[in-house]
Amino acid sequence: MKDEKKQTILIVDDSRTNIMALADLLKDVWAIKIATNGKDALRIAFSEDQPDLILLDVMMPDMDGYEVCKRLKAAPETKHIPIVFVTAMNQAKDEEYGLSLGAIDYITKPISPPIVKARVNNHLELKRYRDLLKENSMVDGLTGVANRRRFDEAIELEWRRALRYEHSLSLLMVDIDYFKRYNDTYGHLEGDECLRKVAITLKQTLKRPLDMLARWGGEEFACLLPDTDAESAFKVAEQLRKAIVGLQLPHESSPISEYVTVSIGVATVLPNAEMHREDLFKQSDEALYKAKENGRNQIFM
Ligand code: GH3
Ligand code: MG
Ligand code: MG
Ligand code: MG
Repeated sequence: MKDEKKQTILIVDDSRTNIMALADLLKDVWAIKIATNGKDALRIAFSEDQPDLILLDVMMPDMDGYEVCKRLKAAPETKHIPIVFVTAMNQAKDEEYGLSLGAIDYITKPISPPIVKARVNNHLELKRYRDLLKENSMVDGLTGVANRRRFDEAIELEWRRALRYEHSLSLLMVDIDYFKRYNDTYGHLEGDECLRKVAITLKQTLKRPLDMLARWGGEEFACLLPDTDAESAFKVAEQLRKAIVGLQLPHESSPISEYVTVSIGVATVLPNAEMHREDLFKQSDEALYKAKENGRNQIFM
């Protein structure tokens, strides 16, 4: 399998003894995180480094396990994390309630170690497949960069962030020049190869981890630059344009260069409540059109 990174289990229990028993049982195979109360459990679940499975005690002071589960299932960031209750509440109605909150499993104490381990293993295997499916559904098959679906998710998130923190947000639309002629000259397979090289080079040229490149469709790529003003966006666009020229991919039927080139439309907005994401796309599209009109292999903003 592609992603063989060790999966992480978050064990939540107010009893250290219970935590140690579970941790001892599972730590050889999986990475373990622990929380001794609901508040810490939520903090860990909402962090960047999310657990793959949560083993959740029910009876805890302050916030009980049911409440923790409700909050995790209510939030889009955490609702996909599988939760297994591990609890002394062994009445059928307790189990029914726990499962009704969205927990994937319900295990009663005292636990049988091999059964817990087997169930945990099953849940984590399903989780791994689900992650892989999600990952694959977000990647463009030809170039390996993000696809439009992932881009849509990213822009939704970054738009909200930009609104909240009053940051500017920039979008670059990158389009290969005279690509139809390229296909006509070298054939469709060579065209695919060219798309791959252009995509990889664009991606490698973006330096900040939050910058996102996606294949927008055909021979067009979109590049989202969070917290980036117009001047910086223009600089990035110029780096991208130069990187593609620098690849020196022969394009003998291009009327403007002996190599493959791109035109880039740049748009920058400071989002406010009246604005819509579509405005950013419209602006970058119009800029791209101008860059083409002005002779291609250039930036317009
Ligand atoms: P311009 O400089 O105005 O952008 O001209 P262009 O020829 O690049 O633009 P046009 O939109 O006329 O043609 C885009 C071409 O991109 C046509 C299409 O066959 C090609 N194309 C789109 N997707 C793929 C693909 O996945 N593989 C290959 N090989 N070609 C593709
Ligand atoms: Mg307890
Ligand atoms: Mg083109
Ligand atoms: Mg195009």
